[in-house]
Amino acid sequence: MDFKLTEEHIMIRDAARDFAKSELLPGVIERDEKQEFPKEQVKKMGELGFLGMMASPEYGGGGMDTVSYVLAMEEISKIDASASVVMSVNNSLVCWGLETFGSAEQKQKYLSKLTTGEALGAFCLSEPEAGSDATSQKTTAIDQGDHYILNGTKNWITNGNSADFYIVIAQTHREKKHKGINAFIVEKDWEGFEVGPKENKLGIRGSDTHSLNFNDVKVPKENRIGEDGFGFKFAMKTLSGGRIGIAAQALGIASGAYELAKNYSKQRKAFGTEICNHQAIAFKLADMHTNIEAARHLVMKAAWDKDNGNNYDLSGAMAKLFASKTAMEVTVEAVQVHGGNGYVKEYHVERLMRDAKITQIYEGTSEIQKIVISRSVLHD
Ligand code: COS
Repeated sequence: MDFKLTEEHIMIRDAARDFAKSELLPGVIERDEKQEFPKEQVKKMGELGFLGMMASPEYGGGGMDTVSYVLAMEEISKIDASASVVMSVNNSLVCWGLETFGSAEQKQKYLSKLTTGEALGAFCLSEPEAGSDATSQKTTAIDQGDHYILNGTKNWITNGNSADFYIVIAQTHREKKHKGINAFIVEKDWEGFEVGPKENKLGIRGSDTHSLNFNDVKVPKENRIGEDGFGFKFAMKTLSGGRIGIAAQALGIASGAYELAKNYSKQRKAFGTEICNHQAIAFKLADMHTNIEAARHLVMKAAWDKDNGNNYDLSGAMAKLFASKTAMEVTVEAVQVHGGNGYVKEYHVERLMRDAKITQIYEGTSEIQKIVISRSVLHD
């Protein structure tokens, strides 16, 4: 067993760290306050190859492994989780889904633009009445011969207004239940497609989350992904990898907050000494560090499973469950270590605490991860 990163992994991690510090840190507080999408920064992420890291170079991607991807996700998330969710959705839901299950024409037409940041992608599964219960799709895609007619509403869509291409899950044959669901590529400027209101969120406020309406949108048949009825499996398989990305995001939020708390505790004095010299603070740091290391091992194991062709449904779900819980606990403690300053925006930890919560909710709540984990261990 080798826990060492390769030189290439270290290079990628350091490049992401430098980018986050130089490009994302300036303005991160203001973007959070104003709910401003990091447009320029995302453009640069595309130019530097952070938006299509695992995609094949044939389609403009970086051809990197999942370990590289989670290392970069952690570094970006330490500073700006709003930017890292854009990166995560584009890499692991949209690019990976298209490359793995899309047709040659779909990859040529869409993937090549998505990997470079020329275009941005969104993944549209959730609906007003179908988040966790993903088989209950109300959005319909009616087969009309050479095209489908799409009708319905999607909710809480990351990159909702910033995306150019949307992967949309919809029900084609209701009587076949989940076996009648399909996935489609929809372009933003198609008639009948409308971006709904932007959500005013607790955290990741720089990312733009919208509802979307589809009113008789005509989708050519060649834009269906995979065989008729493959849509639910497509969503599940894609989300399994997406969960590794969100686990890495949670890990980054936790380690970002921990580093801030550790540094602060070495400077702030109380009762005649730096507060890190008080056991009350030192023990908090010990717990934070231990849990972060445990989360890192789970995230790396899930990434390694994916890179080595193993099933990663279980390891990805465990990584997301544990890393998101760690992110919540560590960020709350980081605010506590900062005392009154922790409650103030300038110190960053309150934002990280707000950002952490979503990692227990999106791409499958913690309760959904427990369903996946318990089913897997019980049917082993
Ligand atoms: N990979 C491939 N196929 C999968 C799969 C996976 N990871 N998970 C489930 N499936 C398949 C099953 O094999 C089954 O297919 P068959 O009928 O051909 O055997 C089908 O999907 C339905 O599975 P199941 O009966 O387990 O469905 P459930 O309704 O019980 O739901 C959960 C399963 C809860 C795991 C699923 O609905 C889920 O992940 N929900 C959360 C969705 C989510 O993440 N929402 C957030 C939106 S994205 S921000």
